[in-house]
Amino acid sequence: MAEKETENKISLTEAQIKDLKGAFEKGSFSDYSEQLKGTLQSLENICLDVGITGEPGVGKSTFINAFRDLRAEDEGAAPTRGASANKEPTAYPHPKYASVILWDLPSIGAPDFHPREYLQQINAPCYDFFIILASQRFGLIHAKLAQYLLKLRKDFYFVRSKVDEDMELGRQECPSSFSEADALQEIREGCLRDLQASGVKSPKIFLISNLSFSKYDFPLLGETLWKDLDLQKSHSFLLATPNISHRLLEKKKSAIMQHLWLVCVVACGVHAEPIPEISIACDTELLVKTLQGYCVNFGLEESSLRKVAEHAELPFEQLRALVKAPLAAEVAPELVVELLVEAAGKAPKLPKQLVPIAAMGLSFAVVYNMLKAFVEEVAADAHRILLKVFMSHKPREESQANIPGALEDNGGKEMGPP
Ligand SMILES: Nc1nc2c(ncn2[C@@H]2O[C@H](COP(=O)(O)OP(=O)(O)OP(=O)(O)O)[C@@H](O)[C@H]2O)c(=O)[nH]1
Ligand SMILES: [Mg+2]
Repeated sequence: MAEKETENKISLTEAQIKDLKGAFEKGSFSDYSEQLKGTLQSLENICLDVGITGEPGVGKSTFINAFRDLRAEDEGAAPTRGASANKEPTAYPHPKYASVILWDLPSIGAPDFHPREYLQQINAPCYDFFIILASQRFGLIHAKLAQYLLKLRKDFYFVRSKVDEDMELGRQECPSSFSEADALQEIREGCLRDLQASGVKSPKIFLISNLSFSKYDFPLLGETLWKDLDLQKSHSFLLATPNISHRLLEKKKSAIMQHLWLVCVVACGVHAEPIPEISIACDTELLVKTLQGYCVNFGLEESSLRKVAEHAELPFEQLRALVKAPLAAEVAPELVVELLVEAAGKAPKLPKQLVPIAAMGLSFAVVYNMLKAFVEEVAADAHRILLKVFMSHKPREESQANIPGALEDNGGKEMGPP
């Protein structure tokens, strides 16, 4: 019973309630809605420029591809293995979120390399933050680059790539006593020692494999960046982050939930049209686009799902069967009306301050609950797919031993395919 009540509750901040109430009472809801339409649009177009740097061959281009869920052979992928030595920064926009751009920067470390000139050449102030990659040891060259970035007040993160190779080597050398956790700890301490010895006080270090993004520290890197970026940039970043961990999926979901009220105000505002079945009015076209956007955010489009199936070597139909929500292309105005009717039947609860203005408030509440239920459904689908992919890669006993940890507390570490 208690659960049912919170299910339909609309969570708005005091400030949002005050603004909404004021706009309803003054009869200026249309103006307010128009104004927030601009906010909503700008939120969808926040630019984020990420500079990826490091010595030749450390995996800069592979990182850029993996982040965008592409393989080297895919269209739009950055050429790898020195196929094109970058003399200039090369932009790789995210295929789904074009305003999120990963920049493949020229390599560092040539004998005539000078960090200050390098940062001038790439126009460092234009980037939001930098990823400094190394595939073996960090040293003076990385530390110097970091010092100049500090002067420019730019954030940077040290990423140690190719950790999978270290693990493989460790296993081969000591098959009976090898411990992955110990080996990772050793690499982490080594990176820290090297960077501190070169003068970087508290480096943020992440160990990753570009070939297995969901393992090791990539999910943690994602969460750290999300926390460090300002509110709007972190929203863009989070949406563009690949769906490789349950914790990141949950963060994506809550970031989207925070903006539901904004969508509702716009959808119930200027272009609202009556839905006679349930006596509310809203902009169905906007809601179609919004729901399609949520599907894309959680990888529920046919092309994304096919790619996941291919990478995990699973039949597409098997993954499709796990998805209860419609895929992006299946969202149509008729479906939106159907979902609104369903949401209206669940007696949405308005915050008590908004009850007196229930006529407009009802549309708002129904739309809000419809969107909320949809986001919950697509997020649950994405969790199911992630779990399926993980299970498909693990030996049977190991996966069974790991299942509870996958969705609950696993010490900040996500499980993922080996
Ligand atoms: N095992 C493993 N191989 C990796 C990883 N990252 C990159 N590679 C491989 O390392 C090689 C070089 O990767 P690139 O992405 O081309 O490196 P880069 O830094 O862009 O190289 P340049 O552009 O030539 O400076 C490729 O064969 C990649 O497949 C990783 O995390 N693990
Ligand atoms: Mg490259």
